Amino acid sequence: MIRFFAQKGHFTLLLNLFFSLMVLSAQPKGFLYEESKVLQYELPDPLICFDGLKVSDFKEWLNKRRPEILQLFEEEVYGRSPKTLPSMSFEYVEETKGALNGKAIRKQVTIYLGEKKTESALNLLLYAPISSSKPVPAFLAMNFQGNHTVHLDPAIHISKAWVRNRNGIKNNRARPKDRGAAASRWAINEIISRGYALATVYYGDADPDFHDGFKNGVHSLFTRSDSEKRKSSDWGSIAGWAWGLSRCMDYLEKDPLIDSKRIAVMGHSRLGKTSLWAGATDERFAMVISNNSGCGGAALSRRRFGETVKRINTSFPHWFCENYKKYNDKEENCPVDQHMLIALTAPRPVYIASAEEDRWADPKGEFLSALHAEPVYQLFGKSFGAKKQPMLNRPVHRQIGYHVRNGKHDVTAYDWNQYLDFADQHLK
Ligand code: GTR
Repeated sequence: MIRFFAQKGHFTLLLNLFFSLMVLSAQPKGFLYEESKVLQYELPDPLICFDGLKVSDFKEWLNKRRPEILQLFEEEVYGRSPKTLPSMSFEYVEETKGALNGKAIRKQVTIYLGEKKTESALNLLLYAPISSSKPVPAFLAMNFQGNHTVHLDPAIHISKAWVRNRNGIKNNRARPKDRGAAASRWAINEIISRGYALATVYYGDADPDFHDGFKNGVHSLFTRSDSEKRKSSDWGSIAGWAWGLSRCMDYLEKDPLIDSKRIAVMGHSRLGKTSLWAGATDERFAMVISNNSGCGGAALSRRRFGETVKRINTSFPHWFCENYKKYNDKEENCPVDQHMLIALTAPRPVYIASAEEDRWADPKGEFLSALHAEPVYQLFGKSFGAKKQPMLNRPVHRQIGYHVRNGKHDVTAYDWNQYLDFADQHLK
């Protein structure tokens, strides 16, 4: 036995087996992780309208079919966000020229939502390259633990909002000692040196990520009287976060440093689901990036690979609208699947990124969603450029971008390099 594995090639086999076991043991048990066990499924056709007719050109897509699909996602998946805006005001809290060792302008801006300043506020942190004489393209992305965690910069204000008790936090309050804790996920120096701005906001500013019956966060700005029941198609937290990103866009449209026609909305994991929904609901975003967004994001639900609709609705009952629970163990009854969400970005560039070990998020299902969104892009003469899932670390960058990199569920320098190359191609 030992001699068998000691032979050339067999050792690599053993090593691969060992790593596969490690990866499998890191995923929740009792879920599907074997491609051969995925049952046959049929995807709804994004190009067949409610009346049974097939979309024949991009005008029909934009005027007829796109609104139908958007409505289905609003009613059945994420929930409908309010169509009216609360009163809003912007306050410049701080602005410094020469941040990041002289390379950037840093701004911290509070976006107040509602009549009173105490109601709801989004605290936006912005870095823009100091060297640019004209407005620059930007990435807008929410962060998980507070703005102060994206960089060690001591001038970043510490969030006062509710944060999850993790990594030693006990009272749901952000701590100065966590400055830069998530810095590896934010290629800020690279972003700035390549001529882009980065705007980020803590997602809990828009809606704290726990189920409180939609009483706090941006939902509270629109709460009806207690006697009026919430509708099963009312917005959940993902829609709340996406709505928050649109309010950040409202601000960025007014910031002279930023070219608001060239903003990419980016997000990781639950915030990748959020960036896809933000891009679908707000066409001002010129590019959409989903990093390891998985179930309820880029991955096809009908594959039931890794995380399922039932599991996500059970672990996170507040993320989607109530109607989405109808599809627990009944994915095939849902009138949409996630390739149609990606199609809602068309013809704007969209990037879907997977990680090999992130089987919970179903990398293959994320790729297939992009592939099945392609017919909609083709109406605009745009393409994907991949027919089967590309090899590891071999990105495809056309109007739809895709890569699967080695490694786990995370945002890495490699991911950012792809987004920057993709942005150079489409936003410059
Ligand atoms: C997981 C969840 C995923 C993903 C992830 C995250 O627990 O099952 O859908 O959203 O959280 O956002 O970190």
